[in-house]
Amino acid sequence: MNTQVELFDNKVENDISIEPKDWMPDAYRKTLIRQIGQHGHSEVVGMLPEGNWITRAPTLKRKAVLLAKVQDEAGHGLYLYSAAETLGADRDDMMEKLIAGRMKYSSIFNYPTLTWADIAAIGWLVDGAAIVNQVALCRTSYGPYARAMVRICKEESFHQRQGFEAMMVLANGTPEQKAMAQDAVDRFWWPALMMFGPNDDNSPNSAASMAWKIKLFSNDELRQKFVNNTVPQVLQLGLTIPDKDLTFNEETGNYEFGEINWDEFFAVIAGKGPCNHERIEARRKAWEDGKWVRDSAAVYAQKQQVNAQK
Ligand code: FAQ
Repeated sequence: MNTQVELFDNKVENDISIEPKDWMPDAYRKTLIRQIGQHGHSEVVGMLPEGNWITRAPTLKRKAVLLAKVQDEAGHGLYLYSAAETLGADRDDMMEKLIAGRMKYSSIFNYPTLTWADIAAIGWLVDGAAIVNQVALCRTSYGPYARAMVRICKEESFHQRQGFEAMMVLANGTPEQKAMAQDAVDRFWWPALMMFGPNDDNSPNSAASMAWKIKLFSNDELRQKFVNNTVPQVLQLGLTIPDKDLTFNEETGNYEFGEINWDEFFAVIAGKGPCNHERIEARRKAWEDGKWVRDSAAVYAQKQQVNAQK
């Protein structure tokens, strides 16, 4: 008879998804809760830099699109928290860990959105980077995570295109608008590359996550794919990339890029980025201010249950 471990290993090997009621190793469950929880937190914290511009969007159309995009990100957070709950994680506990600095969220959301062009850059570059990572996750080994990703990717593709379109308008606009577009690319390019995590030889979670097929591609592979996708787009916009070492390698077909500032990356994920404090304070306030809503919803649900049993 097969042991639970053999059954699990067989499923992973044959690309049969692992479902909530299946047996799974504790470490697999733990790493998924860590990654899905952080991913959910990223979506929710990611609403803050964009939310900063909802009242200042340049036209009604841009405002309506931005509002819809920010709402989409909230929805993504909710799918992801639900996926983490199927593993036994508790949503309140994840939220409290985020606020206490014991759970991470994506480094990219610790940078400020100083101009309207930053909103275009987030849609185009940040959603663009998120998609490269998330398309791969549509085939991740844990079923609820993979299924959440399918829908999220569809929405992120729209986000990416609207960001590119907003950037195209600026890049083809007045000299001031073009300069604003370039400034946003200059500030967001490197942080977007950092979204893929540390280099493969410095990524402690990768070996296990790849063996379990939680991750199907390494951090460096996905980062390269993003660079290859995006450099031609930057050039098409008539903008430049803030990397003097960027070259195209004819043999490999890859754009080779310069060294990422890893000191900056590790400082940001350790809580020392430009907006870490502000982001966590915003989440703390929302969590505390929303307590009465959560309490009321819980009492209402209890009453409904009692009524249903009458
Ligand atoms: N930021 O060993 P690895 C979005 C941490 S969604 C912060 O390589 P792993 C949508 C990592 O957690 C963006 N921390 O880790 C949107 C680990 O720390 P730990 C979010 C990072 O997990 C758009 C340590 O470093 N997407 O943008 C980062 O195997 C616009 C060592 O790293 C996801 O979360 C980072 N960039 O690989 C919303 C995708 N990188 O936990 C609004 C799912 C690494 O041991 C507006 N996640 N760390 O203390 C993943 O694919 C993986 O978790 C990686 C990291 C690739 C991010």
